[in-house]
Amino acid sequence: MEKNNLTKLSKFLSLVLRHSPQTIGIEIAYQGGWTDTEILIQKINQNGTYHIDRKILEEIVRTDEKQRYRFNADGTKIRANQGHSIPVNLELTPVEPPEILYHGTAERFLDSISEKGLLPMSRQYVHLSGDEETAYKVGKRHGKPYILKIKSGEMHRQGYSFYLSENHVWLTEKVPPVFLI
Ligand code: HQG
Repeated sequence: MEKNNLTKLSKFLSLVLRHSPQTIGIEIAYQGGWTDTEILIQKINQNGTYHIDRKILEEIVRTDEKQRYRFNADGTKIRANQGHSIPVNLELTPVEPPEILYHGTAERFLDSISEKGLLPMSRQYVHLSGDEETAYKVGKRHGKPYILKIKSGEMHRQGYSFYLSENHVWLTEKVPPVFLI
């Protein structure tokens, strides 16, 4: 399938698997965030905006630039690896983060961030990255990018939990201003 169309379909998958399953009438299980693969395909086709089949879905999961989705072991279920605004328990194990992590944001958010810290806003977690380049790309989506450094090692020593999603995005519940550089 042409890359452009795959990207559009991938964005639609993000919408239904992370934010708005009701758009096509599917259910996302709280535990694990999984949905039934065959029902997903059927409901996307019924919705009518996009046409999809098993082969196309597998191509998206395999080629998505951020590896946003994964199938379970036998392929009967699918989920988004991170980024949810709907409540799901991804069953991630807390892991020790590197000493410093990065968060890309837009300059216009800095006043509020320095006052309140980093908050998950509409998502379940604050998203952090291990490298500045990724953070820059994330920040650019919102305006003039600004890269914050997070004292993640210090946070961890003080009892804050960090998780690493299957597609290597660092997640934490909040970052108080004192841990921002
Ligand atoms: C900002 C993409 C004001 C925060 C990316 C961000 C990522 C505050 C925005 C993933 C704030 C939320 C997530 C505060 C945080 N006051 N603004 N106190 N605390 N913010 O999109 O991190 O392509 O929900 O800095 O690659 O930009 O979707 O989060 O600018 O991994 O797979 O509020 O989304 O991945 O924006 O991006 P978002 P994000 P996908």
